[in-house]
Amino acid sequence: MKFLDEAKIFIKSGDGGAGAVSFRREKYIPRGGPDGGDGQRGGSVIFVASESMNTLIDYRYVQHFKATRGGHGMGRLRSGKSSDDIILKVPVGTQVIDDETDEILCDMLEDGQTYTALKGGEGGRGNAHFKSSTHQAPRFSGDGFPGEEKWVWLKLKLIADVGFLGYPNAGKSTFISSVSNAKPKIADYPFTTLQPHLGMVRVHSTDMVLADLPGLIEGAAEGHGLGHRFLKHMSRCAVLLHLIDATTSKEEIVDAYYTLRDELVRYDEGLADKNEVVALTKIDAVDEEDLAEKKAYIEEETGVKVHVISSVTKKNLDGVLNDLAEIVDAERVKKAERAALAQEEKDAKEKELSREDIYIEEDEDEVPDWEL
Ligand SMILES: Nc1nc2c(ncn2[C@@H]2O[C@H](COP(=O)(O)OP(=O)(O)OP(=O)(O)O)[C@@H](O)[C@H]2O)c(=O)[nH]1
Ligand SMILES: [Mg+2]
Repeated sequence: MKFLDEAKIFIKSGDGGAGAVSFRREKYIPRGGPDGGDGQRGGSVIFVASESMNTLIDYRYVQHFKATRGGHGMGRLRSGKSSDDIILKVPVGTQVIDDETDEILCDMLEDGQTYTALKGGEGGRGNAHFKSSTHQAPRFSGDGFPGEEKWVWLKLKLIADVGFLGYPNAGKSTFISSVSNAKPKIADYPFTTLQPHLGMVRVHSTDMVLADLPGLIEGAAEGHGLGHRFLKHMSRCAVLLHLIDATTSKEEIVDAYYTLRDELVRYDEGLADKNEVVALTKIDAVDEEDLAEKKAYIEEETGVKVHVISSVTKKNLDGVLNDLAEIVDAERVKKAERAALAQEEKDAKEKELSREDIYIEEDEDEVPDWEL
């Protein structure tokens, strides 16, 4: 089952800066020729595919992206301040689609791939370019060329907010099929799941994409079993749901917890700080007293809060989903705040630039008299 994460955004490249009107002024050269420099090109709008992003959610909060105008030209043939391009990071797997024509402008398939969607307008030419034998002191310059603008759709196939972590047979697929629309194969043998399955679940007003991943075993980071190929998906999730079979002994439960955490960290140290929710599964098959002892034991040993659930009888599943949704929401807010801050900084910069006036450096007295 594939999910589409999408956003519609407005992009605009920067206008080119105007050329300058200026005349050379030097001590012993009273009749200086024109020396107005060219305006700079405006900022372009460039998409970059990034593996460190996993949703387009940021673009639901900020939808307008305008690159700044190029600096106006200045005297002594100097061109103005160059303007920054707008770099829009999108997750690998995003398509950029023209809203008007529905044309797929670019398929962002590889980490680091770039696509210049809109080029900044060229700068205008300074008056130095307009000098001719009949017009020695042109008092005009070229305007900058305008930037371009358009609405585009960004569409991304599949992205998970929650990644499942657990030994084979822990009950991951059974969990996803009882809380979401995903229907992966479930069977009483390890490595039933061979590739990720996604499921969508709504908790209150939060939509989350869950990824049922193949089971992991010790040595996964070095390539044992199947799961290592999917470890990379974990780093893109907001939270990991660690499922452990409650029908095993309490020592095995604690061992399972640490073994898989170690595998994660061995694969990528950054995963050590990843949010996690831990749950003992299949509690319908364990007697109450036994379960209470196991829960107390693992909580004491690991210091983490542990849910106890049954995907078959659907016991306590809401508690797990609520915790997951809370974390997913908090991570989305953090991301949105980072995006808003970056936009604010850009806006402030643009404001500063637009306050500059076209540079004109001339003095009536110094304009050569043969021109008057
Ligand atoms: N009694 C009981 N059995 C469960 C529960 N959840 C899963 N099972 C059983 O445990 C076995 C494994 O379940 P799966 O959901 O396929 O396990 P998995 O973690 O996806 O396994 P892999 O895909 O191999 O990694 C199946 O026989 C399930 O019926 C539960 O809550 N209660
Ligand atoms: Mg499975």
